[in-house]
Amino acid sequence: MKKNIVVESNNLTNDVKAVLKKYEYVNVIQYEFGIYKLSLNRPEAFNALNDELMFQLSEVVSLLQHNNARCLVLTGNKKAFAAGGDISEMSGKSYAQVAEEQYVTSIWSKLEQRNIPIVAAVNGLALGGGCELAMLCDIIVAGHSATFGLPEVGLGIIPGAGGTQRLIRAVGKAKAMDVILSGKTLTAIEAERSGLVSRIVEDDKAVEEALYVAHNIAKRSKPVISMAKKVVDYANESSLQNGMQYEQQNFYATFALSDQKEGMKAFLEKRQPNWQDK
Ligand code: CO8
Repeated sequence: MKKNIVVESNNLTNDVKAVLKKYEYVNVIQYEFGIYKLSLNRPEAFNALNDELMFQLSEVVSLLQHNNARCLVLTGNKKAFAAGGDISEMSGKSYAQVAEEQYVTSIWSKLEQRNIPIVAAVNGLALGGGCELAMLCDIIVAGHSATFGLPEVGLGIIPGAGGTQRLIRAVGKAKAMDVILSGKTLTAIEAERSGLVSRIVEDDKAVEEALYVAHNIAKRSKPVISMAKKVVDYANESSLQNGMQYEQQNFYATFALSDQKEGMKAFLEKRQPNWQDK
């Protein structure tokens, strides 16, 4: 089956474009249907996530979210999605400093609180904070050569951007313990088999596939996608009973949307829905 290819687009205001241009560590390309590709751009350091890069990423996500983005694709380069937090920046920090500045949490929580989905397109290394950043995304598409790992204990720290919590939820205790305690890395194939990665493709097709996934998300009703994402995310934080209740509330709430009427009417009339995003 031929896949729809999304093409680049250019209808951001000059003000937004000017802001985006300031961010040297995150390159943004706009596509049709409210899709944006964000490429981490610190190749000389394997896209190590220093404070400035993470700040810029969180600002870009927030700016695009407020400018009608419907889905984002986050990627790195051929060699690395990201090789972790910036070790030279972290090495001198004291306990008092990391606690005082709420290191990681102050910036990452803004990314976590977004309501639009992010599809990660991972090639090469996704280590430490890089693996955690991929896991903070909603869906991971990996190139065949992608490698996932959490090598933090080898540096005398533990994962601190969700690694201990998200990996176990994705792959289960045995594999998560192996990765975190022994430093085992997961190939793309292992990561896909164990549930961390959703799709594997040839390396040079990862971004294209992620854009294709993003298109399939972006063409749906925005509030419905946002509710579905919120409820699936909640499953990680709740008992089954609370999660079922939350799902039920949100399921009922979809019946208050005109998009519910439109989606079902379109099905019955054998045509594509014309979403109003309300
Ligand atoms: N931090 C800082 N610099 C890095 C990092 C990093 N994580 N990874 C690579 N670099 C730099 C190197 O210092 C080197 O810089 P320079 O040229 O100035 O010496 C350059 O990138 C190239 O690296 P190498 O010379 O080492 O190249 P190799 O091809 O030999 O190896 C590797 C590449 C495998 C990526 C290797 O550099 C490596 O093992 N990097 C560290 C991987 C790692 O341990 N990651 C975990 C870091 S800890 C972490 O992520 C905690 C997360 C905390 C929360 C997140 C906060 C944002």
